[in-house]
Amino acid sequence: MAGEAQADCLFCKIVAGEIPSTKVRETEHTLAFRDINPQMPTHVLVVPKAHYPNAAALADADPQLAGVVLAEAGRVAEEEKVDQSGYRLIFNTGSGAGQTVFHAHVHVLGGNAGLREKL
Ligand code: DGP
Repeated sequence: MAGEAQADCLFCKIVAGEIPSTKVRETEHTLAFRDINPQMPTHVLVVPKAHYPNAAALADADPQLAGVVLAEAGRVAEEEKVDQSGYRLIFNTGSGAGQTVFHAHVHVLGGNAGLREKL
């Protein structure tokens, strides 16, 4: 069923507490934790606790939850104090775009002047 935890999913295991992570924020339906391989001073992942393979699938199945994930990304940026200097939200989708974990997540990246270079 859509949204059900997957036994072979790394982020489902992090959500379940079976794999440790450095938690930044948690709500009933979302978890934010630090990326294991940070690319910028602030590099946090926000995930829905429910399993969807990517952000578009999440938005398609549960647009309200997709909005909650985005709002949480904004709160992470505020708490990390990168909301004023600027931050980037990235949803890698598909292995060709670098997605390696197929559980919807948004990268919150900030605290680096390199962000001034536009994509
Ligand atoms: P993506 O490439 O968009 O699928 O991003 C997956 C991210 O997940 C990548 O930046 C590294 C991060 N990551 C992979 N394994 C772990 C882990 O075990 N713990 C944490 N905190 N992050 C992880």
